[in-house]
This record gives sequence, C-alpha cells and structure tokens, in this order.
Amino acid sequence: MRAVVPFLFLLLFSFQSKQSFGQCEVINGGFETWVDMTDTFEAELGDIVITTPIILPEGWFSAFRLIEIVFSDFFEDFLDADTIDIDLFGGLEQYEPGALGTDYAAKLTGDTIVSITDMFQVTSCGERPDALTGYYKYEGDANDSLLATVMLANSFTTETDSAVGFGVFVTVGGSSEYTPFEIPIQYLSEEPVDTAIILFISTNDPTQADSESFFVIDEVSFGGNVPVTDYADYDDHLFSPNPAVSTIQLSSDLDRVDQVEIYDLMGNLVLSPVVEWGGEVDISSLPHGLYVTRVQSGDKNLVQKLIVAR
Ligand SMILES: [Ca+2]
Repeated sequence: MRAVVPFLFLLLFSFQSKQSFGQCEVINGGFETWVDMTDTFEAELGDIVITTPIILPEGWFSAFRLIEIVFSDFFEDFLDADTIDIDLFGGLEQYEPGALGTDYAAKLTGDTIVSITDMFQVTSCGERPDALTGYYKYEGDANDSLLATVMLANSFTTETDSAVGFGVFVTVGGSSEYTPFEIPIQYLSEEPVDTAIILFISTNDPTQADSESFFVIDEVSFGGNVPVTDYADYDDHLFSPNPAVSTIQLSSDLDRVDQVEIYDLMGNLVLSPVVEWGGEVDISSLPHGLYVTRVQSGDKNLVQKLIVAR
C-alpha cells in the first residue's frame, strides 16, 4: 500500500513526459480516449482484486482523491483484505454523448470534501496561452459547485505562490445543456513557463449531499475559440477592498448571509469565517495570491475572485 503514492507520481510524470515542450496542449481534452487501469493498480497493490474497474481518461488523473483515501482510517480496514470493493475513482467517469457532437465527455460526481480534486492534468507548456476553454453542463437541481483552475509555472508545483500565471472559473449549478466556459489567464511575471496544471473540483451542496447531481466537462483546450455566454454568478463587490492586505469587509447589500467560504487556487478551503453582512474578515493568515470567495445568501451563491497582495 505504501507504494501507491510514489506510483501515482510516476504515473503523473509519465503522462507529462509524453508531451513535447513548446506547444501548450491539453492532452485528451476531448475525453475521447479512456484507459482501463484496473490491472495496473491490482499489480501495484500486491495482487489485490479490485472489483470496480478503474477506467480513466488518458492524460487525466484524480490522485488527490486516491491519496486521501489511502491515508484515511476508512482504508485501513482494507489493508489486509484480498479484495477492494470500494470505488476508488467514482468521482470521475466516462459520459456520453460529449459536447459538439463528440462521443464522450468526463462526468464529475461531487463530494462534500472540498479539498479533493476530481480531475487534474499536468502538461508541458512552453508558451503563454491566453485562456483555457471548454464546455460544461450540470445535471441536478442542488447548489453544487464546480471550480476549475489553471496554473502556469516553470516547474511542476502545487504551491500557488510559485505560479507565473493563473486563471480560475467557478460556477454554482448551471444549464443541463453544454455551455462554453473561458478561463482567462493572468500573468504575474515575465518568468518563462514550461508546465500547466489544470484542476477540476466538484463539490456537493452540503444541504443536499444525497442528490444524484453531477457536472460534465468536455473539449478542454488552450485558446479554443468558444462563444462565451454568461456563466458564473460573479459579484465584484462582494468583499472590499480587492486587492486586500489584512482585512476584507463583506458587502452590506446582502439580505442574509448563511455561509462564507474562501478557497485557494488548489481548491482548498482556507477560511470559513462566521460573518454578518457588513462584517469584517481577518485574512492576515493567507499568503499572497489569488483566492475565490463564496457567499451563500438564501438561495443565491455569490462568487468573487479575491487578490491578497502584500
Ligand atoms: Ca468529447
């Protein structure tokens, strides 16, 4: 079992090494190629039988989910077993039909653990793309959220403060028809880039956690020319000031405030302050960088990008 985590990183870098430097391309961004990894995992796990097949889109992975499971108490019970009958990658599945008349897309079933990445890719990228684009849709009527981030860096990293460029997209729910999204990439320095890290994180509405709802993602590419429609419930005046240094004030225009959450670009929940409308939040513990704030106010979910600059 201890071999699993290094094995995951081997897999990660084997995906990465397939790409030549220079071009900036999403590998299998259309999700047309899926690979059965069940035998590979069984061998790595010491010939334990995995009863739910592990079929993943080539080039994409959900290692964070597996790492969480490996390190959880929940998994301890299975260490001595001959069979694993839990669904290791249940959050990421093949879906048909895909967008734009294609056969397949990727289905992301959310969980209530917001720090778990459902799908990610590390790809070589020797130029500076303007945007990451794609299509998404949402099946269900809960208030699930989808967070997509892209980070450009000059080596593989999960530290957001070493990003040379970044982009972020958040939606709460959405249309059941494929809808284009565009994530503009903002550059912070003149440093060269060689790596792009793309994450998709789906989080269930905690008040309707048993909902059968899910997101679907397809045709992800850099600089794809998609017609962009109004896709996110952004509110630039939710918190001020922005950029912020040590405290931010919540807008007093809201009728009610049920929940406030602040996420970093890796999708980690970094603060969930209890704050009334017009109240202040101490953000002095947050490192310099870009964050996503989410405020639930009645049946509305409002989202803002927040820059912490010092
Ligand atoms: Ca497709």
